[in-house]
Amino acid sequence: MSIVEIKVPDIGDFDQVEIIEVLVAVGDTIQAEQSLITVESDKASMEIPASQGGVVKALKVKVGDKVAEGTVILEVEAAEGAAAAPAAETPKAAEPASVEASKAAETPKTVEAPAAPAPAVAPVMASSTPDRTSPTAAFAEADVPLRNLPHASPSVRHFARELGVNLAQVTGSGPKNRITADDIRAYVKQALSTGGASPVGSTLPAGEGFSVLGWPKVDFAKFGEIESKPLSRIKKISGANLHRNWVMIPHVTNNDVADITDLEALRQQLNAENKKAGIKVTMLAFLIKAVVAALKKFPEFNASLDGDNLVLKHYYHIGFAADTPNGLVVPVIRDADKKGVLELANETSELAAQAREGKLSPAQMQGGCFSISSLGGIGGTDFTPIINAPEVAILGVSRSAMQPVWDGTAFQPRLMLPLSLSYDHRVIDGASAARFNAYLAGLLADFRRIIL
Ligand code: CAO
Repeated sequence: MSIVEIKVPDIGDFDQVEIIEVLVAVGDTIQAEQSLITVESDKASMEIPASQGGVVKALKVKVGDKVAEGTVILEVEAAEGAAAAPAAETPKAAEPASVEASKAAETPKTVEAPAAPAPAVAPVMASSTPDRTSPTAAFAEADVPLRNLPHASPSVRHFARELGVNLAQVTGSGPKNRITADDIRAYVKQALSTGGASPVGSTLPAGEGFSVLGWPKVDFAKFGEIESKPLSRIKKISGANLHRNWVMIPHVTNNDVADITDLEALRQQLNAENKKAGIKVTMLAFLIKAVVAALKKFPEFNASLDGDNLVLKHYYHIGFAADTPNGLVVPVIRDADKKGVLELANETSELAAQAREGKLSPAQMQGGCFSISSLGGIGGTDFTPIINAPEVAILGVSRSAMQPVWDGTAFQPRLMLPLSLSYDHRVIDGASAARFNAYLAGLLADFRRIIL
């Protein structure tokens, strides 16, 4: 019997990658090539396998640790003469889908084990785009559009495949919305408890999926000069979320218009008064304040679906969509009900600046109850905002414009703000949505009503 250290092998240019899963425990008997840990870089996750089998005597790493080539993962007690893993074939990356996949394909695979220098076993790579040599092959074969590939480690993908779970239908609860093994278990439990019917959130009848044509494959270069650019990381993640939300939530949008002539006068007055203090109030701060009042009056809008239950929230965290050079993000203002308009204006402008600089932490984008997407600074007359699941409604705001409004005797020039309220029709009826939007428009038309 000899104690052998198993170390992280050469994993290409990855340096100091984070461990997101430890797949074995002290006392386990492991086989050569069995996966030991999963590590994750910005764009890919990878399982590190054992160079040889034996009984795990000591674990030297834990979830959250950063590792690089040579880091000791664990010690195994190997039986005398135990065979190390056979040399792994270099993955045949016929078409590496990402920089990481290409690097993995080029990397010689060696796992260091001083007592018995082991031949290589190959780390298993799962990039956030399909890796055609890895366990994500099923997804590649399934022709899942790249931007919609769910974020999950190889072992979780493997687990999902074993259970026949389509990862695209599972909501990830891990960091960066990563799907965990527990999410798969919860999904399966939910499916079983509904007698095999579609899981919560799915609008599909039991046993049926969408039957749609595959994505058209076109050689664009045949028609003229082209240039191909990878989508940003934010676009890939938000794209997958938007797609799920659009497909799984029955959206309806209620359009209304608010007379903000007096509110705009107040806003300009406030800005003139606070110019020296450097505070700038935009319509967004008033909208957040008014939305909170409307959520208090219509609590089913401040809620989320959980199976057959509606979870009503007694806190008011409001998200707002921020356009950044890398794509859309939704920072969240916590406890907006406890803040005044000036404080809200300060906080939205600070969060928007952080968003544009890519400095928002995940915590600053979590816990939202309701979102506002304001395109008012840009233009447009109305649009259909996509609900930010698991929220049940979102307010889209377009550009205000002077319009002739009939007051009973004459047309008056009034500043009108378009409001587009998308709601989840499973939770909210059309009449409630119309009431919510009309109430909101009334508050914006006469902001004094907010104190009533
Ligand atoms: N009507 C007319 N003018 C408006 C307006 C409206 N509804 N809303 C804002 N404006 C004006 C502002 O008053 C400001 O004008 P001044 O500079 O002359 O005072 C100007 O437009 C720019 O405002 P802003 O956009 O910088 O500030 P904001 O607080 O209104 O919005 C933020 C902040 C972060 C929401 C915004 O910058 C943004 O990113 N919007 C895009 C959101 C988005 O992408 N939504 C789509 C999601 S779905 O793909």
